[in-house]
Amino acid sequence: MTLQISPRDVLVVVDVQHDFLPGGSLGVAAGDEIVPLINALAKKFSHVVFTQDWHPADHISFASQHPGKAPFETIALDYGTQVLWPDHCVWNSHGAELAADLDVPHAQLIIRKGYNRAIDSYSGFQEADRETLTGLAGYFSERDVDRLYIVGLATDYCVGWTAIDGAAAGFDVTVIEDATRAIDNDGSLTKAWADMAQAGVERVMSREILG
Ligand code: VGL
Ligand code: ZN
Repeated sequence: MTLQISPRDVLVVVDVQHDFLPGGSLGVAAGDEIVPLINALAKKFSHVVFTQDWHPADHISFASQHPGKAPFETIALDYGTQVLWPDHCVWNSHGAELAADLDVPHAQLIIRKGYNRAIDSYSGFQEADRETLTGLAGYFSERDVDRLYIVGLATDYCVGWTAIDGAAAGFDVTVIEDATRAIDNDGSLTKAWADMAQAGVERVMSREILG
């Protein structure tokens, strides 16, 4: 049975940017494989939005800002444990651009996140301090959105956090599993699926939408 997509459903394409594709500074394995699938899925939706990870060059999540620390190590910050990353998605860099092979001309919004130097933001809704909002929930409310279908990179970070915060904001949320790829460090993927299930996030495969 094919899922019917309505005008009150939105496709949220998370962080499909060059730095997260193979060869990028924080390349996700096989991340490029989801781009054609996203292009096909997007044709089923009248409403598509993108998120874009968008950091200043001295962002606190970069290992390069913490002498003696290496990427994928963690540090304690005011708002909790922060994974340190290779420099990625720096304002105006090629790596920060949306993937060139995305073909979604009808996308209606690109929401940037992670632009505050001292706070990371995996979620499209709120920053890692769990306080600072991006405005995305308000946008979806004004646009009469009921359900979010989420795809993109990476399953265990920005996709997962966006899904959980979307559910917390009162939307129905479904992740299209095969249109995501994961970083999967230190058990992060297993944990992310468990946290999403706990939050009531549903999980489908793209064929259930594409038919
Ligand atoms: C992401 C790590 C750091 C993501 C963004 O898009 O999943 N992961 N910044
Ligand atoms: Zn980032």
